Amino acid sequence: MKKYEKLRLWYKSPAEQSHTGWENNSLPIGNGYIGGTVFGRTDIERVQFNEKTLWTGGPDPQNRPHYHYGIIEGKETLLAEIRDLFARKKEHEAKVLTEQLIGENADNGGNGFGGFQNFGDMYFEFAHNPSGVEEYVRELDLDTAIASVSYRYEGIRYLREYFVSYPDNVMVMRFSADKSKSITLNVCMVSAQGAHVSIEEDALIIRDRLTDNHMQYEAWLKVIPDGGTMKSLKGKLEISDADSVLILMTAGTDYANIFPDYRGIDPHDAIVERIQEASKKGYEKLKESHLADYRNIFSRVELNLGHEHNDIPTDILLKAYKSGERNHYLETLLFQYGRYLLIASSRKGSLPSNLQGIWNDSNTPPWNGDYHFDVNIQMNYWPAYSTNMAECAIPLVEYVDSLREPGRISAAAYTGIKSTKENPENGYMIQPINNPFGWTAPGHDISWGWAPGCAPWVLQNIWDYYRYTLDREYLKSTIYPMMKEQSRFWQQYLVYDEESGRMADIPSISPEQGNISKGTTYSQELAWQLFSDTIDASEILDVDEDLRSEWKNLKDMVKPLHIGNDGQIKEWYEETTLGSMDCDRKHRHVSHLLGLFPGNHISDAAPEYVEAAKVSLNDRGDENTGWAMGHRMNLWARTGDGNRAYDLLNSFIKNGILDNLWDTCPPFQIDGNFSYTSGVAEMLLQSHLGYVNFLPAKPDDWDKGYVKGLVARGNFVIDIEWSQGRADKFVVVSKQGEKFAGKYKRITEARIQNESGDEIKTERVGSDMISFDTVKEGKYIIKFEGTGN
Ligand code: FUC
Repeated sequence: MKKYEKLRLWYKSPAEQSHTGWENNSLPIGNGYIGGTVFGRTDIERVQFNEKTLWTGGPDPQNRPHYHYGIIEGKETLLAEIRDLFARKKEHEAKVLTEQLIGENADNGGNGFGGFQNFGDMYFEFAHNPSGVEEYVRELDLDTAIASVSYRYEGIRYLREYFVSYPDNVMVMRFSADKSKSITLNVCMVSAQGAHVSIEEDALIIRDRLTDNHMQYEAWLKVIPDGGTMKSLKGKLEISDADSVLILMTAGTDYANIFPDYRGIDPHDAIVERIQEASKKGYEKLKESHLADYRNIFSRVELNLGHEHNDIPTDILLKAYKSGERNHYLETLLFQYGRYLLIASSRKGSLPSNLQGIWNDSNTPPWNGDYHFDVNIQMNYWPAYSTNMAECAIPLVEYVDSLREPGRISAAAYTGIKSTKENPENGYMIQPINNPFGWTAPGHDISWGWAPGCAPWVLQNIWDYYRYTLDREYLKSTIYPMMKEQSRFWQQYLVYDEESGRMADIPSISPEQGNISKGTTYSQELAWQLFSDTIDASEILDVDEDLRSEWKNLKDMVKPLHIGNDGQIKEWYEETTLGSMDCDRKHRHVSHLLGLFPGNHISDAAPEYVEAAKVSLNDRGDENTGWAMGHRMNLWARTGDGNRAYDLLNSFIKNGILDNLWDTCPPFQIDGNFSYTSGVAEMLLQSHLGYVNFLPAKPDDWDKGYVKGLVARGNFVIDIEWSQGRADKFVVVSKQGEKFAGKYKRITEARIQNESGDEIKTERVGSDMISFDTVKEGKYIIKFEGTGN
């Protein structure tokens, strides 16, 4: 097996100059703040770009002085009235009244919801006629996060390189050739907002305000030719006969995630400084710091699924896969691409990765390019910890923390649960749709709009930050307060339902499936998980003993899981057989199975629920939107059925992937990329039940391979090697010196040594499970040699 090979997406033709070309073929680069998509054209190269904070909507003293997070006032007593009707068995009236439990209409960004905007395009007019171009290659190298275009034209070899540096916060582009004085082009920039582009010596500048909310935005493109001449002409910079050209671009806005105005300072000074600093550094140094930064995260994980070296263009590889030719290299590439995309769209200091990550060529993107909290944003972060990129999840933690203030106003307006002077952190609410201006009101259509489980759900991602890193300080200062406040909310929000004998979320809706009812599995399960996790967190920190006993009580009283007459996990408490409720049995959302993944309630500890989850999954079927197949992949991995998980992986690649390997819902939506990466990790390693489960859902097709650098909860970094379908070796690096527990068939017969070759004393804690003490940074090798492998 070859130890290492280049991970790249590559093509023999450019992307078409159209939205379809953008969506299917352009290649994304980014640093969390700035995103770019490279078309790779030879006549007129196009690089479309975004800055993540450029959003319409939100508050604006002139246009929207009464912006109020989507809240419709006067609904404070509605919930109590609905609950009273339910209690008096007036179900019909209760349901009718529930339809009023909605927020302002956000369709097309209305009522200040706004939408993520396209910033603009850069055009580089080379006038290299495509018909004369030879040996054309357009690629995105995942090992360097550099996109490039190379070709031969009239006997000269041209090379163009593009990356976005996180440390310097600039997009860097360099055009060169194998012959001096060969770079001749015009450079122009176009604002997607219709702003004027001015020229100042060697720079093109966009500086304006959005008409919708007066947000100030600015972008600078600076051209630094090496040799040749440069002049400006009709809004363009004309470069002739240069040896090479370096182009730097950076952008910003005066958005700040600060409640309630969401504005900070004029971005001008910071932009000018960044451009100046970057030009002083020069190409080589910029590249050096970019590579050091990027590789530090990306190179932590290696995956090989036993494939041979593969040098076929990515679109051709994908086409073959779609027609039934499985290819483990492509499966690996897609796994690593998910990691690449998260590094490119979510870095500390930036807003989190949105529905399209950071790449958007439209001012009216699908679903406003927003943050969806009824699966999508959670999914974006599923691979962050398990594939060794915990720092990429910091934007999510900080963002959700920032939603507590507006979320309290929404909670008060719709549930009457108010913060007081004595108790300022008394509960916040997050609902399915959200913009970066604190929109936390319910959605405008009840079939999906009311889903208070959104906050507990995303808190699973946030609690996992601690579980993977064991960063106790962060748990104490940031994570636990968020969990505690949400638990306080649910303490006050749940009501006793006599009929079912449960503390229940009433009214309750299974996201996007509808059916106004009482205590759907979705919200009961999320409440269960929230209490369970908050209890654990409070025990770790040794705080809030009094609250803890109340949470324990509630955890026992929410009783989320019920098996229906067909042996399925019920989606609604009222459900009898599959399909007995008004629902789409093939629906993309599988919200009643969250206890299996990402939660840990459905496990081998009660195998009847695992079996019931399989019945539900089989009934839902495999074919679905990209992200939904990705979710199913993770779910099947958790059942331990690697071959079913692999079926989903196949369906996902066949039906959910575009030529540039972006996931499609359709349209392009990035969450599926992330659930794929998470799914592969879940097939190889699981750690949600207090121990490490090695190769828990490895399909037969992955007969040999290795993975390095996956992370398990407890902060263990893990390598696995296997051949002929069975593990040969595990390497465990204990980052925090915790006690280690691991499960694998006949692991009790394995030989365990530390780095110096000393035998490690282990304890047998089950038929296929061992545990042993570790020291901080200690390395442990678990070998199966000579154990009848
Ligand atoms: C949820 C999904 C849709 C889509 C949207 C952005 O509402 O049900 O399929 O992914 O988010």
